[in-house]
Amino acid sequence: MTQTLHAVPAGDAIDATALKADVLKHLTFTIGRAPEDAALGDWRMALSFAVRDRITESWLASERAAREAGAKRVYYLSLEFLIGRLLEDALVNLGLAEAAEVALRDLGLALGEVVADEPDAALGNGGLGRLAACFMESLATIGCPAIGYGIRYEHGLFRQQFEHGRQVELPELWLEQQHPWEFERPGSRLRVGFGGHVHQVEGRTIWHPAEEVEAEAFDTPIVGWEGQWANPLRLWSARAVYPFDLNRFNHGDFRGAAEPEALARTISRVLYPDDTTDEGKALRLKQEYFFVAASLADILCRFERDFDDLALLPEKVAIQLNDTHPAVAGPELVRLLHDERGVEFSRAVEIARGCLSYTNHTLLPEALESWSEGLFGHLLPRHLEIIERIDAEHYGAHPDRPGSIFEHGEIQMGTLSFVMAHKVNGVSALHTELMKETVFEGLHQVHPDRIVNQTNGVTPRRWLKSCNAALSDLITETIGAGWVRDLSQLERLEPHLGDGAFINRYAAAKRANKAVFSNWLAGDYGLKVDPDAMFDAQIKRIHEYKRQHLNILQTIAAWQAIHDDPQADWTPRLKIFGGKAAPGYHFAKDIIRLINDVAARLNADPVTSKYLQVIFLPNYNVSLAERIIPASDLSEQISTAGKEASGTGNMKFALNGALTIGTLDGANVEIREQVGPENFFLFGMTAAEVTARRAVPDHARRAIEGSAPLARALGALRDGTFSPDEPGRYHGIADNIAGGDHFLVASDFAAYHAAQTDVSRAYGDRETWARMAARNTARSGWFSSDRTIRGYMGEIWGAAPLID
Ligand code: 26W
Repeated sequence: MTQTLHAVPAGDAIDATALKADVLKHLTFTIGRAPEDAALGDWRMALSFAVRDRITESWLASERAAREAGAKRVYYLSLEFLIGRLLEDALVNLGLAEAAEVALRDLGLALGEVVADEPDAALGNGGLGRLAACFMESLATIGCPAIGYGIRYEHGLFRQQFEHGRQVELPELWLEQQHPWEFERPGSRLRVGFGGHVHQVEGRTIWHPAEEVEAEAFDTPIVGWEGQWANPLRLWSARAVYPFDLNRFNHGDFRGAAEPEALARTISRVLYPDDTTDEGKALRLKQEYFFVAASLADILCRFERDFDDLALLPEKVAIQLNDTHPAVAGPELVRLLHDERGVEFSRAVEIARGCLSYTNHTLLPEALESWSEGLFGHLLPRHLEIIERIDAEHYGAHPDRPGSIFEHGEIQMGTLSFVMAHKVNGVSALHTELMKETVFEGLHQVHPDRIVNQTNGVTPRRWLKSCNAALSDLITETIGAGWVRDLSQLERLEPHLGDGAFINRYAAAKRANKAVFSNWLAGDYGLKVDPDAMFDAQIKRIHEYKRQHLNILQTIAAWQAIHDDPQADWTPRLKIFGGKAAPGYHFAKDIIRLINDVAARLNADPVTSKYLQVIFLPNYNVSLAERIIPASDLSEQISTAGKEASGTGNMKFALNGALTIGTLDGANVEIREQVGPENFFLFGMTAAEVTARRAVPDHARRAIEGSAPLARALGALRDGTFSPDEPGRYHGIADNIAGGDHFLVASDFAAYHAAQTDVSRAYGDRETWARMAARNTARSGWFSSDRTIRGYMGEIWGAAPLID
C-alpha cells in the first residue's frame, strides 16, 4: 500500500466513487455512525462491509455454479487457519486497492492506516496453519469448489510480549471488535456428543453420548484473484444445547446457571499453542472430534441434498486431513455410514477411504499424535470400537504388515490416518522420501503406491502482489500482470537479468522496501539502522530443530571477530529475529531471552554496532512477516537436515528476492534446484550425514575442539558476557550444545560460519547480489500454492476447476 497514486485510471475512478458511496452507506446504516463522529475502526468496518458485499456476490454465484455442475467438492479439514488480515487481501484480489486508496483519501483517510487497524486472525501456530490459509486462497483463485472446515477460536495464538527479554504470553483478543468478514449461521447448528455408552439394539449399534454440545457455523468467504470465484471457510463455534439454567438462577446459583454455557464454550475457546509437542490433553481431543463431527455431518447433509446413492460419495466428496489432528474423521465417517445409514461395515470403510486423504507435516516423534485407549474410549467409546474393527480388517487383509494402529495402549493417529486414506502425502520431495524410510516405512511396504509428494507453496497474491508493491509493479511493467495468476511466468524475467537498468530498478525496489522498514523500526522500536546494511532475517516458530541458537551463536562469533579487528572492512548487517515459543517449551524460551540479551549488548557496543545490530521483533505473526520479507536480503533456513518437513517462509523470501543461507532440508533442496546452486548459500550436513554424525561419540566436543570461533562463542555464553547479573543464565544452552547436541549445532557451526563469511563477501558486490536476488524471484514460480493445489486436484482429489 506504500506507492502514491498519480493519475487515477478511469476504471479506478468509477470504482472509487462507487466504493466511497458504499463506505458511507455502511458507516451510516451498518455501523450507525456519522462521518464526523467515526473512529478509524468504524471506517475500517464500513470499508470491510462494502468490500464484503462484492465478495458475497461472487461467493453466492460460485455456490450456484458448483451445485448446477454437480461438481466434486474438496473439504479441507484443519484445526488451524493462520489467515492474518483480510481487508488488503480482498481489495487486491478484487482489483480495488487503488480505488480504495482514492475513496479513502477523499474521506480524509489513509488506506494504509485503515488496513493496519485490522487485528490478525491468528487461528494457527505456524507453517501448517498458514499453508491452509494459502491453500484456501489458491482454491478460490483456481475456481475449485471447496470448503475449509475448522474451529472459530475465541482466542487465537497468544500475543507475545518481552519483559526483560523474556517471552510473556497474553490472551489474543481478535474478537474484541466485531469480525466483519464472517456470516453467523444459526440455521447450521447441530449436536455433537461425547462420552456415554454404546448399546446393541436389534443388531444395530447405538451410541448414547453422556454430554452434548451444539456446533454453530460462521462462514467467511475467501475470494480468489480477480474475484471470479469464492469459497467459504466454515469455522465452528461451540455453545451449550441449553445455555442458561434458569432453575439454578432462580435459586441464586448464578455461577451454576451460567456453567453450561461456559463449559460448552471451552471447546472453541482457545487454540492450543503447541506446534511440535503432542500434549495429549482431553480438551484437545474434544476440539478434534467437535469440528470433525460437525464438518462430516455438514458434508453428508450437503451431499444427500443432491445425491441419494452413498456409493457416489467418493466421486463427489474429497476430504483432506491437514495432519493427524482431524484423523478421527475416518472412524466418524464409518460410524455415519454404518451405524446411522446402515451401510455394511467393510463397504463403509471402503467408501470412507475413497473420500479421505492425509497430509503429514512433520517427522518429529514428539509431534506425532497418539491417544491412550483409556482417554479415547472414555470420550469416544463407539469410535474406539470402530478403530479396533478397522485395525482387525487391515490386519486380516495384510497379515504381514509391520505394526498396528494400537501400540503400547496408544492409538497411533498417523497409522490410523494412513490406513483410512487412499492417498498420503508429504510436503516436500525430501520429506516424502524420509516418510517412506522412517515413520511410514512399514506401511509403505504394504501400500507402495499410497504415498505421493506435494511440495508446499505460497500464494503470490498475499506474498508478493500485496506485500511488495515496489517489486510487483516492476515485474508487471517488465512482463505484464499474468504472473499473479500464473507464477511460472516469472521466468520471463530471465532475459532481463542481463539488463543493467532492470537490475538497478530491481535493487532500487528492494532498497525502497528497506527504507520503509528502517523508518518503521526507528518509529516503533527507536532502533536506527542503515538501510544499506544487509537485512538478515530468521522468522519462524522457535524450536531447537530450526536452530535459532546456531544463528545467535554465529552472531556472537562475528561480533567477537569484529572486536579483534575493528578496522577491517566489515559488511554491515542487521540480524532480524521473530518467532514465538510454545509456552511450555522452556529451552526455546531461553533461546529467546539469549537473543534479546545479545541484542542489548551488541546494539550498545560503540565499536561494533555500526557493523552488527540485532533485533528480536515481538509478536511475530502474518502481518509482521508481510512487513519483514519484502525488506530482507538474506533468508535463514538453517534447520538440522531431515527435520524441517518443507518450510514455506523460505519460499516467500526467495520470491521477494532474499538469498537463502540454508541446509539441504525440506523445500530448501527444491529452492536450490530451481534458483541454481550458484544463487544459494548452502552449508552443513545432509540428512544422511546427520544420522551418521549422531552415531559419532562426543561429536559436539570434537566439533568444538575443531573450531576456535565456536569454542570462544560458547565461552561467552558461559562467562556471563550477555548476563552479567546472572553469569549462569545460559549455561543450560551451552551445556546442551557442548553435550548431547541432538540438533548438531556444534557440528554444523564451522560450515555455517564459513558460509556467512561468503555471504558478507558476496553482498559487497551489489550488482551481482541484485542479479542473484532477481534470479531467485524469476525462478520461484514453482513455489506458488496454485501449483501445489493443482497437484492435489489432479493426483489426490480428482477435482476440476469451474472457471477457466
Ligand atoms: C500436536 C501438536 C502439533 C501441532 C502442530 C504437532 C505438529 C503440528 C504441525 C504439524 C507443525 C507444523 O506446522 N509443521 C510445519 O508444516 C509446514 C507446512 O507443511 C511445513 O512447511 C513445516 O516444515 C512444518 O514444520
